[in-house]
Amino acid sequence: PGTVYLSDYAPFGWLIESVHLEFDLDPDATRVKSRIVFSPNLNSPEQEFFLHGENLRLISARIDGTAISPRITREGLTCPVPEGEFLFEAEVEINPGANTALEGLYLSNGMFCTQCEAEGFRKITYYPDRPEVMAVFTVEINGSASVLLSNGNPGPRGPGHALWHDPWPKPSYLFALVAGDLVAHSDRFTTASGRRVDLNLWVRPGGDEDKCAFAMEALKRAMQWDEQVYGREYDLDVFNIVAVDDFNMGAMENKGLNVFNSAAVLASPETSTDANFERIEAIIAHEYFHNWTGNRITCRDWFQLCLKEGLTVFRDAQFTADMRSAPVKRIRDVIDLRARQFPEDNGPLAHPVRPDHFQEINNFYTATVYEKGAEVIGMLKRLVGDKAYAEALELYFARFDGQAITIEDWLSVFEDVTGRELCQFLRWYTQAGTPRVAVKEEYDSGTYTLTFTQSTPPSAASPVQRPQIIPIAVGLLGANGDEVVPTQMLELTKDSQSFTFEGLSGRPVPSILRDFSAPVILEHEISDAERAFLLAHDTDPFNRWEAGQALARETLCYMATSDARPNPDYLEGLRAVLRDDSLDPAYRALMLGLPGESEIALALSAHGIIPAPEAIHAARERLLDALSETLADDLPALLDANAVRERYSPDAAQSGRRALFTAALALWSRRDGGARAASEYAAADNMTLQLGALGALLAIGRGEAETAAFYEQWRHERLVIDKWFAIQISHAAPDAAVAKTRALVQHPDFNWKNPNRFRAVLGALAGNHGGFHSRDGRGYALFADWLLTLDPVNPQTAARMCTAFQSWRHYDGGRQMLIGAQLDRIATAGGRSKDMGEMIARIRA
Ligand code: B3K
Ligand code: ZN
Repeated sequence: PGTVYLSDYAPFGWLIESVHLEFDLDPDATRVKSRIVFSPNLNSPEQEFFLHGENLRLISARIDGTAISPRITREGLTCPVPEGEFLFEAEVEINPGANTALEGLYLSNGMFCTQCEAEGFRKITYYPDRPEVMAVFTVEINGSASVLLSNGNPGPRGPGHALWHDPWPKPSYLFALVAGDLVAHSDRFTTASGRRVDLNLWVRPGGDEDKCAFAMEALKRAMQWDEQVYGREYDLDVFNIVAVDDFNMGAMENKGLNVFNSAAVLASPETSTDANFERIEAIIAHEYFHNWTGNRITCRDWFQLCLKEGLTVFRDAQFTADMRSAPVKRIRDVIDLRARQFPEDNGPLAHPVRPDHFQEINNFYTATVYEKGAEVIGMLKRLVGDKAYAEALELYFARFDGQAITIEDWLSVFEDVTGRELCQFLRWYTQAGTPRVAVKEEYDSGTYTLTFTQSTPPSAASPVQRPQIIPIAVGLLGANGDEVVPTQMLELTKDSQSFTFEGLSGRPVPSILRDFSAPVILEHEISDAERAFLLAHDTDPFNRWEAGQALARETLCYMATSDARPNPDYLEGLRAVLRDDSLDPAYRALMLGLPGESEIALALSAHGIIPAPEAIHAARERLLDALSETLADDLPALLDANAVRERYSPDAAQSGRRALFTAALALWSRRDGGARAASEYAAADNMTLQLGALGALLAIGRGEAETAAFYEQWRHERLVIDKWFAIQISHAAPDAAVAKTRALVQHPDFNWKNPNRFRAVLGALAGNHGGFHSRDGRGYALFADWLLTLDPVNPQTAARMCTAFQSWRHYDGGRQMLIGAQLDRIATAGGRSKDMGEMIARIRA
């Protein structure tokens, strides 16, 4: 029911010459007057036209000045229209105060704001709310707030009134309006060609003003980087950013008026962690980069979402790699891909990077579209080379500026620049599932052969899987760790293929899939000794880290299914890495990170073993204990060497040291019972250390007093209180996590209608693998209760959180029954949203 198919795409019959909107703002009765000039787009458009519109009260409508009585349904308005150009006018009334879904025009702390992507504009007025209909907007705002903002450049403004004109044609999903009593943190940027741009970050007064400086600096860095690396300049006189507390995601790239979740923009050393700073820098850059990849060049239809998201994620990752450390960024991205995208791609929610059908597009803002979408661009760049990539992007901007296009258009610039056919490459966009690449090695008197075999498990989304083109970066190491063959890019295009290296003086150790050159699962059975060798010697930082991860993953799998002891090769190899002071502390901190419990569960399941969550948790605890024992002599020195005594800065070098410091502190707490962590907590003058120390205490079952003190210290800082909620649940022991969650949802500060707060609590429960999967099913039931509570209020956030259940088929029959019962309960509950209905149906399928 209500499924939309890519294959049904048909263009809209009209073009829009101009749009004029006038808003009379009122919390529960806002009036929106529109004047839209349409002209025929096709030779013979139908004589009836349809405009989207939802939850609108139509006051009046006219065509060329004559009142009309259009047919109104829940989806929109239909009416006959004249041939040729005509003026459509309408006045509607909407109720922002009643809009809890946070889509369309809504109120947050008394401030008016909008979220239109993907299909929220239709909740503001009647309009062809589809991305390929691009138009020049003029917006008048009447309202009592001191600040009235919309897209584009500001026009004349007086008390209670403002006019905005956006000269760049744009789709309705990029429309934005903000009205509130806000204050600005302002700055200025001069573009390469000399345009002076006013930059403003708007926040509510009363504390947030002091948390703007970092985001503003990040914005200027991003503007400069996009000029230098992609030759892209900003194209308006002002760039406004607004911080909003109630927001369904991180941020939104509305033209000239980005709206941000406060958590994704406000930062101070006292209230934000290093990870928060890095994320803010990345999101600021991401939304800014959308100005070209998304706004100037946009999507023809929502199936092409990865056109703008995959490319923009790829660009923001390049930016972070340039600003900070490229290997660290790469490793973090792969950790994230494996934690979020791999489970999606290997479960019932699997879909291609370019999906071909959906019921609710908001359900497709996924790790696959975003993160795998970015990986696909990384592969394209590897296959064509950096120079051709740069040329293709130049051509892309030149050819498609001002247009709404498809993935085929995107690939066409690469084909034109390289002369290379990319129809096989297109499969990365059209086939779901993570390819497995199995490796076989052969060595015979100086000749070494690698044979790769690829296969992707079929799924409902992709019943027939054809071979992908997979770039596999390979280097060969000699017995003493020297690199005997430097990195080569092998192209696997067939089901199975061999590559030969001649003239070697001995059997090499291969380093395969360097820098994670393709988003695949590598199946390479090698000995622990060989992995330990790579952990000690690989010259590729990603693969060196990967060798340690593989050892950790394998030892955890053994430990979870037997009473095996941790692998000594791993423990000793890790100790050697940690002692190597020539290695970046951030990198060493990543080395200390163990695979998460859900990753172990999926790894076991891939080996045909049914995961037991309590055993996985216990195994991971035992491994952490063993690590702290092995490293007992090293940890105090590591703590001393990495204690930061300089003034706090969130830069890569300092955050790397803090990351290693807090990782060492957590291990050391297992030796000293938390004494050091308690004193570090007491002395902490920044949130990274404070939270790191608190986490170390909670992880060993201590920290009660600190938790109480933390709340008292920060009760007036909502973003810190989100952390307070989350850490208590995420660090709770499996048998305590559900009870902890039950207690915290009773807390007076648990304002579940705020998405950040809801995610802090319920997201932390879903992330506590042992607790969520507690054998009695109480975790599932509590989680489902809250999905059902949130759904009628905010379907988008509720539906997104259903992903907690996506891997349910991997678990034992008892747990599947318990989860299945909750899924049934949600599926049959009355009044479910379309968003949630689609998610639950897909997960159950
Ligand atoms: N484009 C927005 C996401 C919109 C989500 C709509 N459900 C943020 C981003 O990707 O930059
Ligand atoms: Zn984006």
